[in-house]
Amino acid sequence: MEKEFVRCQIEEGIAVVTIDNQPALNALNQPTLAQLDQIFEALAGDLEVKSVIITGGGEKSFVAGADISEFNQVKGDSTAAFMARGQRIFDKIEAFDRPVIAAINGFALGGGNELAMCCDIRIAAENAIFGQPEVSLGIIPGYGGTQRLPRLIGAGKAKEIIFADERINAQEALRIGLVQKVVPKGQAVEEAKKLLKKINNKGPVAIKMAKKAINEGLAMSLRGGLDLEAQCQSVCFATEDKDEGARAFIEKRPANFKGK
Ligand code: CO8
Repeated sequence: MEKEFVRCQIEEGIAVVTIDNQPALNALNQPTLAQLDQIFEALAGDLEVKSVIITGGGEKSFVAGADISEFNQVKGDSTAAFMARGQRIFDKIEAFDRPVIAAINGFALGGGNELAMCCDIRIAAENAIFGQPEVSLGIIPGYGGTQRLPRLIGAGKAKEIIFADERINAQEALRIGLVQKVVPKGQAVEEAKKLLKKINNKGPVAIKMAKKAINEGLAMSLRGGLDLEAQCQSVCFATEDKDEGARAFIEKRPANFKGK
């Protein structure tokens, strides 16, 4: 799938979605957001796709935020609609029923960091720079940054980054748990593929249920989350894959999961 600002290539069950608006460091303008939405809509219906990588075009930037040149069009009542649209697309990516990895190949600022935080796992190239610069523009993060960042790294560190427009490098992002791995420049997509090949061999229903239990459970009380875990486990125990997984273990061979 090729669109003006977003490309998608599917190989061996892994879809690589590339946001490619390099003259503006892959900033998210409204057409880019719409194209990202359409691509995720199409991927949701493509059951050959087992997992997704989101990355940025070029070597310099993942996504340098929302497109600041559009901000003057956003006034009064249109602010809520503008934000709701972006939040809905990011929610859709977060809830995508298969694993999504952000391969962060450079700047992940504002909406870029917010997009990365919607993904299940973040792998950063060593030249990546993270931040939420919105207060320097007189606004606050609007695509989930005030909510997802403190949930990932704690409120104090999130406030330091947001209030002071503190930019952090890949090693610091790793230290505070914002990313899970740092790799040499240019290697983030390959590293993400390596991890996904491992994940794609596991039981697909189990992966889907684990993602649901973790994501939805984080917004619940511990008791509510444990109840959800039990429901998700019941779904797994009703699959043929669960029988195959146990049989393969006993027969000392790799499991051949069917996703049902
Ligand atoms: N929007 C639009 N254009 C951008 C953006 C952006 N976010 N970032 C970079 N560009 C453009 C620059 O304007 C420049 O264009 P041109 O060549 O035409 O002058 C080109 O990309 C290259 O940028 P620089 O020359 O600035 O490159 P540098 O290497 O010197 O600097 C930086 C790179 C540090 C990334 C710098 O470009 C920068 O600070 N960019 C802005 C980062 C930022 O503030 N991002 C947050 C935006 S706000 C946001 O994401 C809020 C989301 C919620 C919105 C909800 C609204 C209701």
